[in-house]
Amino acid sequence: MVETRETELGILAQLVTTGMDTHEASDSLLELSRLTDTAGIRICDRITQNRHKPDGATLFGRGKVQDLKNLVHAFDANIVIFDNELNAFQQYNLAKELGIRVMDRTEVILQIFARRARSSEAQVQVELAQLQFLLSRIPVTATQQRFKGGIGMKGPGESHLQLRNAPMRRRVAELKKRLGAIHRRNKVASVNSRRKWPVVSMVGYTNAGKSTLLNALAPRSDAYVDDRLFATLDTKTRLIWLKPNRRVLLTDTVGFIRHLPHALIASFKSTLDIAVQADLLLVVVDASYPHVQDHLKVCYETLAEIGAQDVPSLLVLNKCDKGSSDTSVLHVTERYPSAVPVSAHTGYGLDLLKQNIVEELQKCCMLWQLPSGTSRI
Ligand SMILES: Nc1nc2c(ncn2[C@@H]2O[C@H](COP(=O)(O)OP(=O)(O)OP(=O)(O)O)[C@@H](O)[C@H]2O)c(=O)[nH]1
Ligand SMILES: [Mg+2]
Repeated sequence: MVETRETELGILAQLVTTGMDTHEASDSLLELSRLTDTAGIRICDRITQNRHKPDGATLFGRGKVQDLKNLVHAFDANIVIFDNELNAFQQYNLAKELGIRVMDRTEVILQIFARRARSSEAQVQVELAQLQFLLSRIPVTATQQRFKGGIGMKGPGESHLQLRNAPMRRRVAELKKRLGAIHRRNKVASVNSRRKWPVVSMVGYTNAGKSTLLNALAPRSDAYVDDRLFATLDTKTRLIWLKPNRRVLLTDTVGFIRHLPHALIASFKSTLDIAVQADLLLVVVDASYPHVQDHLKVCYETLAEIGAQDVPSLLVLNKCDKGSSDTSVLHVTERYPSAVPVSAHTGYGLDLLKQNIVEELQKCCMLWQLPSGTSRI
């Protein structure tokens, strides 16, 4: 996958089809501009089309593709980024028509992950996701080659395609093997620590403040915090005291986002497994975000996708320090009365959060249900 340069100048494009929630569409476009910013692409303009359904060949209709072309020339842009998922055919046609590179949200997210991956595990996971994504988008030229051999038949085009992809497939197999070895090592480590303490995993939308919360709850923690999307790609675990005789392992992991590429979910499985295997999940959301319910929906959908839907969970409303009492924060705390309002910045609500974690674990964690005297701390 080609890395974009720091100087990339882009135009955002979005198709809003009938039935799509308009506020969700505009939030999604706003989020895409944050994603492109994180990926190092400067945005000079944006273009949206409302249409009954996508055009099979170019997603946008013909007239809108011409408008987009005019914008590209006016700004001398060198990349167009679509918020909608493009198939290989549409991507190829648009790039040919516009004469510049065309990518979609999935590729931007993959690019950010590639830039941010630090640990060897994250690097392997990202490379695997990128290759699987590339294989899923066989270039149109290659697809046409295949058709020369006849649809559904083995022929010269088919073997050419297989030859083209063979090195990528070999690399995928190699990366899967390496990832398997890393997972086995991690499993041993996690089983060893789990014998002693319950595991509480923080999950939630990217930028909700999970890493800040880990630092606030574990004073010597130095988790990386940044006001950008996908600051964290690795799992960080700290042993924290909840009460004088109660300790838990608190973990922070990669955040979620709407339309998180499936290839990433699959290759980050072991990182996300920390949620599946947890005794308790802290679902952290940014309470100052006006449409918290959208972020929560994405969180619960992603948890279901990774198989963590049945893990007991506690909703944590972070960033309660933001805004005055008449803003959305107040409405959010009213809408979710059983959630714990906190501020990882000011420390507000952290004692209540610890108390709630203890109460939840006493209900659901076997380790803490042992007869007194045998219970470990
Ligand atoms: N006002 C306010 N800002 C906060 C609070 N908690 C975190 N932030 C800010 O929110 C931004 C994101 O914080 P992170 O802790 O990196 O968020 P995260 O959930 O770990 O994000 P990812 O790693 O990308 O998933 C940073 O600029 C933090 O300083 C809070 O309680 N109040
Ligand atoms: Mg983080």
